[in-house]
Amino acid sequence: MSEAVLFDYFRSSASYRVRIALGLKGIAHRREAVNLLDGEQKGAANLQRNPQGFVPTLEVDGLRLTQSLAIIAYLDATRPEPPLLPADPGEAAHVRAMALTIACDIHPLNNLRVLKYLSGPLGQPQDARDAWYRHWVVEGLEALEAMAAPRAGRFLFGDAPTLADLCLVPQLYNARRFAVPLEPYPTLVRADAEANRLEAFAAAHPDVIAAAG
Ligand SMILES: N[C@@H](CCC(=O)N[C@@H](CS)C(=O)NCC(=O)O)C(=O)O
Repeated sequence: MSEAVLFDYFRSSASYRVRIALGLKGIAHRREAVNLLDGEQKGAANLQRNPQGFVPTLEVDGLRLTQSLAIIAYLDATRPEPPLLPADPGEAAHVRAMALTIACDIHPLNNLRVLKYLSGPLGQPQDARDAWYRHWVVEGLEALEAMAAPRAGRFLFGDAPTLADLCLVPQLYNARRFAVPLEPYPTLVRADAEANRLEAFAAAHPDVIAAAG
C-alpha cells in the first residue's frame, strides 16, 4: 500500500482537523503544502484533486478523499482505534452536533474565500471584515459552550477526545489569532487545553507544521 499523502495548508483549520485524526490513528503520511495565500488551491493541480478548490485532500488506501469530516469518518471506519465517536447512538449524535456546529455553522462563514469576497467585490474595509469574523465566532462559540457544558468531561464529551475536539482545537486556534476573547467559554477552553496536551494534537498545531517546513 502506498504512503498516505495529505495536501494541506498549515493554518487551514479543516486540514488541522485531519492532521489530528491522522495522529490519533497513528497513520504514517507525508504532507504536500498547498499555499492558500498564493492561490495554489485554485491551480489546476489542486482543482483536479479537490474540485472545490479547497484543502485538505487525503490520498489513502488508493483513494482520493476530500471534505475533512468525510475524511475523518473514513479513517474512523477503517481504523477504529481509538474511536472518534461514542458507541451509543444518542451520545454520538451529541458529539456530531458539536462538531457540525463548528464545521458547518462557524467555519464556512469565516473561510478565506468569504473574507476575500467581503473585502474584494463587496468593498468592505478591514475593520468590517474583522467584525464579521468575530460576530460568527462569538455566536457559534456561545451555542457550543451551552451544548457542551452539561455533558463535558475532560474533553468536550467524556474523558477521551472525539470528533468534536478535533473541530474545537483548530477553531479556538483561529479565534485566538483574531483576538476573540475566550473567557466566556470555560468548558471549551478547558477541553482545548486538555486536548493540546496529547501528542496527536500538539504535533498537528500550525506552528509545529510551519517549523517543520
Ligand atoms: N468543508 C470543507 C472546508 C474546506 C475549507 O474551507 N478549506 C479552506 C481552508 S480551512 C480552504 O481551502 N480555503 C480556500 C479558500 O478559501 O480559497 C472541509 O471541511 O474540508
